[in-house]
Amino acid sequence: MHKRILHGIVACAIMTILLAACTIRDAASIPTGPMVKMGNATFLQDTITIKKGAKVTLVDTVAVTHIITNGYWDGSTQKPAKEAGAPAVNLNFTGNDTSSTPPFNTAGTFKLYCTIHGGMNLTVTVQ
Ligand SMILES: [Cu+2]
Repeated sequence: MHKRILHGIVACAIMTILLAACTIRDAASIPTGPMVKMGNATFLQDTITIKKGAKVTLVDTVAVTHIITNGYWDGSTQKPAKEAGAPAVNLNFTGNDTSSTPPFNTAGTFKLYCTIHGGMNLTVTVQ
């Protein structure tokens, strides 16, 4: 009789551990680092400050394509340019998706832009 109760307790404990393990894995799949959301033709914030070694996760919140790379819009002119120390960024978004830059391993100010949407600039400051 006691043995049966003990088995029940052990089974419950195992189930709890398995559930906890699943919960932890789900939480780990959600990016927790620096994040910038994108709308129809803009970054929803145009600057972000991160720590050296961090990646920037870009979240496309709408069903719109964005192509993000190194450089900036100067008025209506694209100025592709990769600063010294900048990671090479080349991210294609097809809508409602998420992707991260490589890590920014050098302190400084780095510019990213969307080649599709004029004026869609993001400045990344790395400390
Ligand atoms: Cu865009």
